[in-house]
Amino acid sequence: MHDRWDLLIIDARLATLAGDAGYGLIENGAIGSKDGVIVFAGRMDALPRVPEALAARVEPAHGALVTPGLIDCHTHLVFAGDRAHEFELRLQGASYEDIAKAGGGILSTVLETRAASEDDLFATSLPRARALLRDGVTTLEIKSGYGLDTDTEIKMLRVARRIGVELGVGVRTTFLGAHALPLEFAGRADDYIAFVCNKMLPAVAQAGLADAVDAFCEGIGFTLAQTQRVFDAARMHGLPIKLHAEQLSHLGGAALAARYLALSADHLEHITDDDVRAMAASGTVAVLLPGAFVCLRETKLPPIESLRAHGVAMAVATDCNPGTSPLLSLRLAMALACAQFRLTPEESLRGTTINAAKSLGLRDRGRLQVGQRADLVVWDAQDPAELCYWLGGNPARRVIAGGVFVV
Ligand code: DI6
Ligand code: FE
Repeated sequence: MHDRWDLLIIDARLATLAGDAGYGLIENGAIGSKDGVIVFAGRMDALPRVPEALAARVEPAHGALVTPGLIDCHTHLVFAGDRAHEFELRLQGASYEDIAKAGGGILSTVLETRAASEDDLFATSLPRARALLRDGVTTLEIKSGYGLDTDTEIKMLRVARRIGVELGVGVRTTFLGAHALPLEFAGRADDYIAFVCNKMLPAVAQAGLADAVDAFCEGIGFTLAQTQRVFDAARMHGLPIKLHAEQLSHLGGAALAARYLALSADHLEHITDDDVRAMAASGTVAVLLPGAFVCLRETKLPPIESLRAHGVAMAVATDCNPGTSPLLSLRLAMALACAQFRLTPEESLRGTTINAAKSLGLRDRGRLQVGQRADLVVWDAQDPAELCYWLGGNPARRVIAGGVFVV
């Protein structure tokens, strides 16, 4: 007896993203999965038998677009409280830096996150992940960085992992101990970095709670030399590197990240052509975060044409965080990447699938191809450009993660 597939979606328009360019469209397509893995992705007329003989469950898509599940490769969505009042202050003229220096900003979220129990933190963070999921996200990265002490950083990372289990989606965790200088280390940034490298990172690595290490290399964050110390520690623990680089100023973080063969450098509004060349050579993904750009009312655009010309893989993410990007839709980030950064809709979709996977070091997702994880979205759309065209709305008809319907 034929070993039946679990699921077969038929009569679909597949955007496979299988090649190096283009959507990889397959008209009159079908996609089958078994045990959470894609076992067929091709034209219906290439199916070996009639659908009902092939799979336990057959779902007609009625011509709808099917894409890989979206991947949000940069979020800070585990946190307590919110910073709506800072948003109002910024609208009255205060800058993000002013607010941070006055003890607001990241540090105010740190106080609330430290005070929250693990269950409360889980309960307040889960709906944010669920909102992303409803809009088509099947894998998300979640950073720590609102604890800045060992217990709270570990609490955040545990909550992040728990969100993945609860929702049945992929979660990749990133340790961002070097996010801000906690009050107890005021005036002693180098001591804090020593604590990050010698105490927190080993504890997090030992607990197996981090898939990567990140830092905030910025005037209001940490210097290039401090960032390098964090990278060296990450390397010692065999953990890959990501970096918040050149968001508000140019400190050389992107070039340093490239030197350490970082998975990604993120934000990048202030990178130079030399940085772009270094990232191209190292294969470091440029993660673009238009939500923060819009919320901070930035005007300096990341150099998209240069990134494109040098063949740097571009990803797009929400940067979901309470300060600079309270954004709960990756599709809206894709739309903003088009409207603000002039990405094409195709670049935006590659940026939340195949290139986002690359920025997380994942090779098993991001395309509709045999052997990939069965992460897919059936959209109420036919044209892939619609994913970046509609602002808002709820076009994700079905969301499937690891072969299981989660929406
Ligand atoms: N860059 C960001 O966009 C977030 N962190 C960072 O290093 C902002 C975090 C916050 O303001 O809470
Ligand atoms: Fe960020």
